Amino acid sequence: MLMKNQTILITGGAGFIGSNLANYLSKNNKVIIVDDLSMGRLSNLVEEDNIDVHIHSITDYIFLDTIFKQYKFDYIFHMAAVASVADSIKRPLQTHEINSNSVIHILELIKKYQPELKRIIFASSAAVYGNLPDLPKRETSDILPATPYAIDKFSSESYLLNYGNSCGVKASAARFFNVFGENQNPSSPYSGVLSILMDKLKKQLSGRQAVFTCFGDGNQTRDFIYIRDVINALVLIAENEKSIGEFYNIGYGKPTSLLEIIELMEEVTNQKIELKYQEERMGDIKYSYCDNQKLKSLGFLPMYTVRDGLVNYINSELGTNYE
Ligand code: UD2
Repeated sequence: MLMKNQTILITGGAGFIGSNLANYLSKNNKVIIVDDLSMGRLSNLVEEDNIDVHIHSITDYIFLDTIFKQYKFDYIFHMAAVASVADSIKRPLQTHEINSNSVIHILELIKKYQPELKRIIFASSAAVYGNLPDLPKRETSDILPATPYAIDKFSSESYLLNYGNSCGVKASAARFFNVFGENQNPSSPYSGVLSILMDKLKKQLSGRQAVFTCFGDGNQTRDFIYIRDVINALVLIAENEKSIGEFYNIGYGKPTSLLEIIELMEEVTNQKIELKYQEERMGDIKYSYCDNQKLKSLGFLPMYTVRDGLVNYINSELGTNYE
């Protein structure tokens, strides 16, 4: 990785993807974080002189104005969002402010104060494709954003690209599939399924009762991708001139079923995970995976498989040495 001696703003930098990015980039760069700690945690961050954390909401526009005036950013990773689809259905106006309006505010601030910004990278989602049946999802596939969350992600991508055309802001978007790994917060029933499974495993290993609720028959598939490969993909996109004005699927391009994941966890840890089955969740997508050729055309080469990533995740969470 080449990124060195840069000043980098990471919104949502104490959250799952943001904190992994901050911990990685702060080794060779100055990292400024804005996070309101609604989902993120300061304990996700390594203690580094190179990280400045500002505990503010991304909708605190007066505060944003101050830091955009104060620093000259080379890169911005806009990762702050309400990541829960369910929450966006319950509180569409509030989540719209955070997931969409904040993006326009940031773009305006870039226009005003940051003419030399090398790139803004936006955290978008596979949710923009909706529940259309064609697979794998390509960047050229039809989209059907079907929840306030997905609509906001798609509209924000469109704003970003539009600003690129009309004002020269250099922007790219990453459409995340199912990212898993260290620092993913398992606290909500809508948290990433792997963080929930990990939580159950930890409870079980400490002698407490833990039952995993499987919604549906467990044969639903997702394109699970390990966080460290996601960080590499994000840096690759940020540094490549070809990716200006483009969006990329971020996944391994491989479907894995929920039952396969559970079997892998059981095989690695030699534990039996207790399951109970419940009705499929409303609006749940049955099968999902992406075509990641566009990302590969930038030179992306995954360093992990789903199994390798899972082993790393388990070992770092449990302090074990499973192979
Ligand atoms: C992901 C995103 C979501 C949205 C969506 C768009 C995450 C956490 N969620 O939802 O924000 O972008 O993609 O497609 O990235 N499950 C269980 N038991 C549990 C929890 C989950 O069986 O305790 C099932 C769930 O019903 C689903 C699968 O596991 O079939 C994956 O769930 P998820 O919430 O991790 O991810 P997904 O793709 O549904």
